[in-house]
Amino acid sequence: MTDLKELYEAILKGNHNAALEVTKAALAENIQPKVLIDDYLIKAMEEIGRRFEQHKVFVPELLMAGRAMKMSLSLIQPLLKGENTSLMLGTVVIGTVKGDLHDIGKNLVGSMFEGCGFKVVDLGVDVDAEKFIGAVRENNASIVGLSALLTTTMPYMKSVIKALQDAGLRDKVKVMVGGAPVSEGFAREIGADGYSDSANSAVVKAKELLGVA
Ligand code: B1M
Repeated sequence: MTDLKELYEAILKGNHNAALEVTKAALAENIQPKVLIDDYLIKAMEEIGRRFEQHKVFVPELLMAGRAMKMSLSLIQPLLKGENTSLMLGTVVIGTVKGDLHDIGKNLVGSMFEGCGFKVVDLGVDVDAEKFIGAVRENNASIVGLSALLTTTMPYMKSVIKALQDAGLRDKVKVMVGGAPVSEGFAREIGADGYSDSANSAVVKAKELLGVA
């Protein structure tokens, strides 16, 4: 029986080999992906973030923890993908906004969308408004998802919404925002259609916005 605390510790220590091993063992024991993600991976990232804030660890440790989390997720993500491709709820264009390189949460949200029957066009990190607009047009997207992890990059979400308006696309696409510093109030203030604080609730919110819930 795998001790899942080891997964938490492996992420925290940035030990990607251990993270891979424990994840593999846990999946072989049919432990639910959601349990691994919500109770161990995200908790470990929250703790490393806390330690960073308290100056107990520094950027290299954040990087190592991020890499270990990504390795573990690479084994879990295929299990989140939907098998029923005929279930096509819409296209989601997603990206982390300009100036921001954090992509773990955004990737998780993208995987969850895919797993629940959406086509996902992932633009990556440091994405500017022009790129979002091009992808929305090209893919006839029903949702554009903006992620930001820094208080300094959150305001750029408003710039993307303004650019969508200027491009005449604002009525054609729902805008969803998320990321640790983003709140419901901020989402309302910048004119987004939806906010969520997790990958699961992002999908619920998207379905609600499209009336396919
Ligand atoms: Co950075 N970092 N980081 N970092 N980093 C934070 C965000 C920070 C809070 C740490 C801290 O001080 N406690 C802090 C921001 C402070 C602030 O702005 N107020 C910070 C800082 C300061 C920085 C640098 C400036 C550090 C430096 O260089 N001095 C730098 C900035 C680089 C840049 O972006 N330009 C930096 C760099 C990095 C690394 C590269 C080392 C690494 C990122 C690796 C990567 O992503 N590939 C990193 C990491 C790992 C973190 C922490 C520790 C973890 C982030 C994470 O992956 N969380 C983070 C501390 C923390 O958040 N506790 C921190 C796990 C992830 C699953 O959660 O991303 O919140 P999250 O996503 C959730 C929800 O928010 C939501 O669903 C997800 C799944 O549940 N969600 C959405 C996310 N996007 C959504 C979109 C939606 C809906 C929901 O709709 C579209």
